Amino acid sequence: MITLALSKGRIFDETLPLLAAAGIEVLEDPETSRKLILPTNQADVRVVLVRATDVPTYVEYGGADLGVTGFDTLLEHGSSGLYQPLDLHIARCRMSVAVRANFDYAHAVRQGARLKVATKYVAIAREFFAAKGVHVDLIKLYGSMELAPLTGLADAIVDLVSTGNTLRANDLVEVERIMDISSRLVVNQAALKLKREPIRRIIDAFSLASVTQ
Ligand code: PRT
Ligand code: MG
Repeated sequence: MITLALSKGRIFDETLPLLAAAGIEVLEDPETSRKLILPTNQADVRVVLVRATDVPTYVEYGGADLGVTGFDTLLEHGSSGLYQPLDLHIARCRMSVAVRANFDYAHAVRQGARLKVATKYVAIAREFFAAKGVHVDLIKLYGSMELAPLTGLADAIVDLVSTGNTLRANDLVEVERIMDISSRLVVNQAALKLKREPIRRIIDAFSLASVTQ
């Protein structure tokens, strides 16, 4: 049995065409089914649905053989125990710093001010600001980062941006682009040895299909 960990939403949706290229069709729709283990048209392949942030954990400890996870999630989790054969070029976005439109970020940085930064991505933010030599107090949040500068909780946020609509709707502006983000295929290292052939077939099919994304 090959077990693939996916999260509901954009990662599931954007992985479907890659699965199709590997001849794998998921037999239930996660938006309507309450099942957490979804069968596929291949008796020896199944999909498990987990929270996006749990995908690296499932794969690292063998709860799944492979998974698809955002590079943001992978960086925060730490990726040393995982084999990462492919950038799938799906669920693309960027990691950015944003502030209230009336906050002079450049000035604050020039002054050497200590910035309060709210984010779900504490490790990425810490490294980014340390490399710039900017002093920050990091505030860990689990969601709705955009609210933090509007309520005075923080001066800035580090968050993912794709269309920019969420920032615009909340009068925030992007002031730094930290990195481009896409989703990666991650593979359990023991599974890669023990189930080499079927896993290799999936990697090869994903590889061919993802270059055209
Ligand atoms: O949402 P939930 O709390 O259940 O989990 P999650 O946010 O971890 O999962 P999900 O499915 O929302 O995101 C999974 C992965 O998709 C992330 O790890 C990213 O790699 C990738 N991705 C791509 C995004 C976005 N684009 C994105 N736009 N993840 C989140 N967003 C959010 C962003 O945080 C912000 O709130 O969308 C908002 C901004 O979008 P725009 O279009 O308004 O700019
Ligand atoms: Mg989300």
